[in-house]
Amino acid sequence: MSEKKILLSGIQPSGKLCIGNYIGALKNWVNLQDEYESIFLVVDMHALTVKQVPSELRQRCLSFVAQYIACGIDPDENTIVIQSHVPQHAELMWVLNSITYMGELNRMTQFKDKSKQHNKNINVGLFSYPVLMAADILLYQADVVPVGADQKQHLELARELAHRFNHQYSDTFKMPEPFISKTGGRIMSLQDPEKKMSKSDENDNNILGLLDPSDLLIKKIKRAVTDSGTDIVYDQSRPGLANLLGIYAKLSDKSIDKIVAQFEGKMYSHFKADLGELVVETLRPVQEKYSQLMDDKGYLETVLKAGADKSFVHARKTLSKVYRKVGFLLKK
Ligand code: AQP
Repeated sequence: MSEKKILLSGIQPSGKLCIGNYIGALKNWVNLQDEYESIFLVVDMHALTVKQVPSELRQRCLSFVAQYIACGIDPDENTIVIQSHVPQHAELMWVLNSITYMGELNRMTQFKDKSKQHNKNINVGLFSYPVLMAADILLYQADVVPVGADQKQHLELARELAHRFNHQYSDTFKMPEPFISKTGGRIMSLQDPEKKMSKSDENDNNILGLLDPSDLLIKKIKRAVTDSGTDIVYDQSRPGLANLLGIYAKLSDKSIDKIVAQFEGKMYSHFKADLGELVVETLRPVQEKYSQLMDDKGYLETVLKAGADKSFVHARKTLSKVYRKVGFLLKK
């Protein structure tokens, strides 16, 4: 492994990747990839915590890998890996399960939210999700973990488990640091700007999909909920407009003030049309590259094989150490 620090992040292959994931995760990954030795996971085991159609999950995993690359992740310089291809994730999770307290998991906001959302399927996996996430991070001795503010609580648990294990046995895990980007704010739903834009949202009009056709993207932005005002200003009490201004700022790398000045005296319809164009132009090269990649499944499989082989070496090293420390008799 190089001298660079290790960065680890992942997305679960549920729903369809949207502009929220792009701004909050993928765009940052692309910006950080040269600075770190990066591992980007497609966390399919996490996705099982909500009901999936097996054939769709399989297809989505490959599609997410293609979208990572199409967004600018360089698979030659970084590791792209499917979580279930590296069995040590689940194995380390089992060890971490036995040093995690029920009370710690009970406090997790995501568990509370998802239990409400999937109240007919509150499974053990949903409850122990943060332990698997801790295993993902600690397995690779990650230095930095870019997360959205929503995932901060889970990262704190990973740090606590690393500390507990190191204290109970001896120094084993590196302490991971969260990396919360200053520019990667929360993108909100188009029709309900009080709630987060989520790739598994049942209402497709709430999200701008990375693979949505141009005319659909434009239509969704045109119909996005705003308010009865007329002037284009940034005001938190006008969440619909504030969200659209936020998307504009993140995609154009311009400040909100600059954008507000640019649209002074213009109407909402004008701003929405320009934003539509910006989104379409941002996603056009991504979509083109994606189509090429999906036509070459052999290439994607090569990327995944290389990712799994490389990850396996690091994962096995950490897990062997863990097994030795906890007192397992090692196989000769
Ligand atoms: N609306 C958002 N704004 C900014 N960042 C976002 N992320 C997700 N939504 C937004 C970031 O994208 C990554 C997604 O990781 P995940 O799929 O493992 O977690 P998630 O937070 O559950 O994502 P979704 O989109 O809400 O998925 P579903 O609907 O399938 O549960 C994370 O880095 C997250 O911060």
